[in-house]
Amino acid sequence: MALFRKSSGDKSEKPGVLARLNERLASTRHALGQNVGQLLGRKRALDAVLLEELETALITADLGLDTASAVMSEITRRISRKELSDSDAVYGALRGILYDIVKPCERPWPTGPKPQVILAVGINGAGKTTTIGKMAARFVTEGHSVLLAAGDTFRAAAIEQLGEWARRTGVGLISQPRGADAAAVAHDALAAAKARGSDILLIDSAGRLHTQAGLMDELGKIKRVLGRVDPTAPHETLLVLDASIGQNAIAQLEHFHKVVGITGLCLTKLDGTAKGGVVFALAKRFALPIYFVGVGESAEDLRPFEARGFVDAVLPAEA
Ligand SMILES: Nc1nc2c(ncn2[C@@H]2O[C@H](COP(=O)(O)OP(=O)(O)OP(=O)(O)O)[C@@H](O)[C@H]2O)c(=O)[nH]1
Ligand SMILES: [Mg+2]
Repeated sequence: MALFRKSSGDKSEKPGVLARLNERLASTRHALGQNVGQLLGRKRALDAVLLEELETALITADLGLDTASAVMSEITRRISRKELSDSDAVYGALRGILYDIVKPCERPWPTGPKPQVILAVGINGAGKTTTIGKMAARFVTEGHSVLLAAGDTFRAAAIEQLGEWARRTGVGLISQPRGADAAAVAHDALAAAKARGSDILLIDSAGRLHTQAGLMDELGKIKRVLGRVDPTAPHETLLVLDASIGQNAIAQLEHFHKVVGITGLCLTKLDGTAKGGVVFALAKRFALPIYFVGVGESAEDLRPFEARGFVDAVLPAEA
């Protein structure tokens, strides 16, 4: 019985790109695929000890308690129905179950009205500014006209950092001096995007923690001010999450969602972490679109999230 869709070589991405993704996700593959593969790859009997070890391996790989136990319930159910007879079959089933969890998060970037207004939010250092820069590069390559807004008015360096991406990608930047009202920058930027006929406006914001009530309120203000210029804006409010924080990502998403209503995720730093299993935890809990993943610091290191490619990279078909 085919318990999972077999990994295929017919994906839209070129083999070189997939090989690079595999290489970048090596740490998570080590934490998840290698450990699970070692457990299941030896034709072991399907007893309680093995299942307990498997659950522990999933939790250790940052899937989180809830997701790991949901996955194990499904495996146990299939074993009791005699659908899985050996540990190899469990490995295959696991790949299928994990694919089913992340598949709903694979969504094409939505085409929005013009200008499509995108606000990026998240905690300090999550990768907001870099992700905006990479997205700008991507959208420009696709032929869109892009405008950037330096909504992080907290640090002078943040405005310069975004300015550097604007220069590199050849797009316009709307900014005000450090200390200006971030909502005013967003307002001016949207007015400019409309006047210039830009396709896409990407708005950066200062990093903040959910405990910083004033800064969290500021995000609400940015949204309200944008809404005054265009009642449908912002069209996307993206939470940029550093995957290396593991399970903390769940709480961060909950906090930000409560204040600004998150419409999609960008997961960064998947290259430098063994905690990529958190992608499954986020998918299971929220099933929000994961529009992009970051696997490095340069412009080409931003990829649309692709469920099959991700599962193949962290839990290879061959155990
Ligand atoms: N390895 C790796 N580094 C990344 C990735 N995305 C961002 N970074 C790095 O993470 C650091 C922080 O990125 P920023 O884009 O400045 O993060 P930020 O959320 O804008 O930070 P604040 O503005 O301080 O809140 C930088 O050194 C980036 O180059 C990624 O996908 N992989
Ligand atoms: Mg920043």
